[in-house]
Amino acid sequence: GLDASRLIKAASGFPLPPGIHFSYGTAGFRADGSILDCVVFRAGIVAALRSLNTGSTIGLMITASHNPIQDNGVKIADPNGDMLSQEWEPFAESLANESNLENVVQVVEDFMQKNGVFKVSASSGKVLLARDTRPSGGRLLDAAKQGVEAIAGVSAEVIGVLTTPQLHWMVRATNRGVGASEHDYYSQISSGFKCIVDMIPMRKNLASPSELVIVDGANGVGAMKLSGLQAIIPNVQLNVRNCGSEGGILNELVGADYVQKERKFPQNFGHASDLTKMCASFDGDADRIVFFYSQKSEDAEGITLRLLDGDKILTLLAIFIQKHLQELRSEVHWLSSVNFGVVQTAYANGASTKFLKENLGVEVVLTPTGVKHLHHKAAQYDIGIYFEANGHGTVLFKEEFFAVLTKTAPSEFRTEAAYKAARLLLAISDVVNQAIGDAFSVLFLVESALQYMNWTIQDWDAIYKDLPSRQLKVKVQDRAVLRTTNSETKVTHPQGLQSAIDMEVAKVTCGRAFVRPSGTEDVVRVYAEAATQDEADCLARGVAIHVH
Ligand code: NG1
Ligand code: ZN
Repeated sequence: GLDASRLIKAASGFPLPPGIHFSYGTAGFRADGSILDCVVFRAGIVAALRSLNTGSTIGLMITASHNPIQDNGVKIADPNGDMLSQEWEPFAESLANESNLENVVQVVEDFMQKNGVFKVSASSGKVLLARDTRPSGGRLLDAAKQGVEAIAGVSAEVIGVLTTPQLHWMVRATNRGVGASEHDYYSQISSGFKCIVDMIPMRKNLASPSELVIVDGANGVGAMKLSGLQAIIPNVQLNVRNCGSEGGILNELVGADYVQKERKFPQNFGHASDLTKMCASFDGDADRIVFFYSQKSEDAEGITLRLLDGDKILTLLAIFIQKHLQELRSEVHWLSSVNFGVVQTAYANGASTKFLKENLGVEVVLTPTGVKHLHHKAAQYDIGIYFEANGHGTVLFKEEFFAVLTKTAPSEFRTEAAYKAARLLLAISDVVNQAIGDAFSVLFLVESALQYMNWTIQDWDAIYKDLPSRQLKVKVQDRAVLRTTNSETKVTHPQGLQSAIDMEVAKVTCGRAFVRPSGTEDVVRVYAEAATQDEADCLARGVAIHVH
């Protein structure tokens, strides 16, 4: 059972700040770093109980991703490295908001009883803890550690500074019983990458030793950790900017969220000397990435940004993977039923969805925003790819299919091409992070796909033309009033809002618009798409007025 006095003693060191309700949003709890000690301590308790309940190692990450540097947050990683089971979210939330210490014990005991936490559990548990580079991170990591240790039988292993996907990868690797160190992580990505590059049919310029990618590190942990890979990856030359040195501030005028939402160059980019070169931008904890390049234009600055967002990444990977999968399906009869699907959200550019369905003939599914939703849908396919437009996504291989690929002897593949396709898919599974979206994995997977197909970033950009779109944030009194359905594409509350949106949509050509409350910021998000940029802007503004 629970050691109540141990829990109360530990919890009394972390009083709940009065007058604030903490909600478990799109990606855990987030707020100003100065008020999070109690919430993070209690998330430590949740992680510890989850470990006892599953009999596996659990992860706890201190980060607020793309939010400003003074914010922080906490997310929990489940045994497979994906996000904490949604069934536990209400418990995590009520625990985080309980103001009476005696009741804290009661909430924990009730939940344990209801879920038989100790019935199915091992007698001891373990939680891996890490943080990004935010100044409040060290203090909050310690609060989380004390939360974990407040539960008897559970140990806390503090790993220190990591990217979010590195921690998730380690949790997954630990539970699979394979090497789970930071070095193991780097070598898995690099060996997968080497394998793909070695199989390239015809190398374009054997003379040029490597491709150059310029990376915006968002002044965060991604810039710092990328050096671990840089040292062991062949054929790619990285030029990392916005490393957090030289006074750059985390996520301020830099990073994937800024580039994707504002459509602007991050600081230290957009120079004439970078014209046409492949650039990539990480977010603050390196679980997201978008690509871009600069192009000559007629306007005042003379250089415009060409963005390749999560939808373009998804489409590139779908093309690359489908090519090899088709090879396998047609040559190996017992693989003919292997299924492949992609998952997007309502934020996906309409042109990408159309291309995936009509040109590639791939099955496309929509889910609500948040990786936890996309991930579970994608996991239902033998190979599933999911991406949010903002650049968060990955590729998942179903365990059974993966086992077939690894265990089939070379002679059982009728043709050399089929055997090669199987090896390529396995190499892809090494480069991707199957726990969660990972800027490093996606950077090298995209790079290997481009090298393999002998494409430039411009060739890739030309696959389809994005429909003009616009995103706005609207501050409202209480964003919880707003409720949506159909993967957030329609509003159900307040009444009348959906018909007002429909009226705005009807005013423009090829219009599409939706609104939803953000799960990470105190705003309502508005998305609009139309045939021209002016119409998309106009539609977004029109819809925003109805939200106020
Ligand atoms: P919210 O704030 O719920 O829209 C944002 C992103 C999500 C996801 C989370 C987690 C958009 C429109 N939303 O969620 O896709 O990445 O942050 O970081 O980009
Ligand atoms: Zn992030």
